[in-house]
Amino acid sequence: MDMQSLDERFRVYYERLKEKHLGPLWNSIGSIMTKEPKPKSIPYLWKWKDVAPFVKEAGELVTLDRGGERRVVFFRNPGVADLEPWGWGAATDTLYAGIQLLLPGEKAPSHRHNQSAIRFIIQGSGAFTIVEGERIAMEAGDFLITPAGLWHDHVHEGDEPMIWLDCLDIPLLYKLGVMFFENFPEFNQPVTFPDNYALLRYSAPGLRPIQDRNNLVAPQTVFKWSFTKQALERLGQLEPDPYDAYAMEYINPVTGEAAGQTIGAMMQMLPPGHHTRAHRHVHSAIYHVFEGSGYTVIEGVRFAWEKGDTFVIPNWAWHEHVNTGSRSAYLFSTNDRPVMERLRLERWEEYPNGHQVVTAEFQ
Ligand code: GTQ
Repeated sequence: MDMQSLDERFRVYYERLKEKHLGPLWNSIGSIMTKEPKPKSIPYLWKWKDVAPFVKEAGELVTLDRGGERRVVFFRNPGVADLEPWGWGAATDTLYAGIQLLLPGEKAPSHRHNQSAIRFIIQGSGAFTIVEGERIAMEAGDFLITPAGLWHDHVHEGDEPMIWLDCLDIPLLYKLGVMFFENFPEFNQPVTFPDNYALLRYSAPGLRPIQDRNNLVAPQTVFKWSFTKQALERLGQLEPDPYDAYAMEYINPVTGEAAGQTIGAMMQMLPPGHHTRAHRHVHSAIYHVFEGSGYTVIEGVRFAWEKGDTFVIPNWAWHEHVNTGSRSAYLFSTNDRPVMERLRLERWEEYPNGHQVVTAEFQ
């Protein structure tokens, strides 16, 4: 057979194959099985000064009846945002994140779903989240969990707007095709435990009430900022981790696993002038700047940040952090490491010479 007729035969073969919804691996293997992770999400940063006005305006536009459900402006990673016609709510390939606003006197209705959620409180006080009968006060710097499958709603009894960061594993469950969601039969669920039940049981490190030995899902529902900050200040007297300086993970005190089930989270402190060594890992991360200013170099691009900014480190992207301020910087971050670890996909690498060459500035 000459080359021309062979080409022609291939062309017709591919057409017939496609018609029958079949595909040729020999042509596709390079794009299906890449040499290294090629996430769809890209390194990106949202300035608080750009996000905050939209959150505020949503406060004027959106009410929280069953139609509103939750008032959240979510982050749409430009690499992922247009892959689905309705607009992906994906910050990284697996994680959704958004800024939620609850105004004084408001209530958000009770529902449950098989997505896991974590919350990091940005500003305000006087609001509570109710998780499976436990009413939990929320204050700036606190970390809270809403484990998959538990009823949850929010109520605000204070007098200033309450703003927090939500992170859920929505894109992951969407891709797995396993989403469940259900409304509670009434607007709010009944409160069945004393307020801040978790804090009455978990007020000292390393101590667990004996009744919680088999309480695997949500023994500790809130991690107060005052405890986290003190723990980091003490850790700060020791040698820093080369890649993350001083960082504390929020864990389930019964199992030692990530408090947020499929979602990992940590609070990280960078002393003034501190510059971490660069590394990369399979898991992706979403960072939120709680205090301080500095920059993070991601894949050679410099992302300058200050309080309130949110940025994304996609899977397998080189990154290093620098605090350029005169005080400690506190970076909250959330990640899909628990998923990667449970699937035995996690691995990491150190950048050969410690620091990347900065080739561009993120605009
Ligand atoms: O507060 O329950 O950002 O169900 C997305 C889905 C928050 C919540 C989100 C939710 C919630």
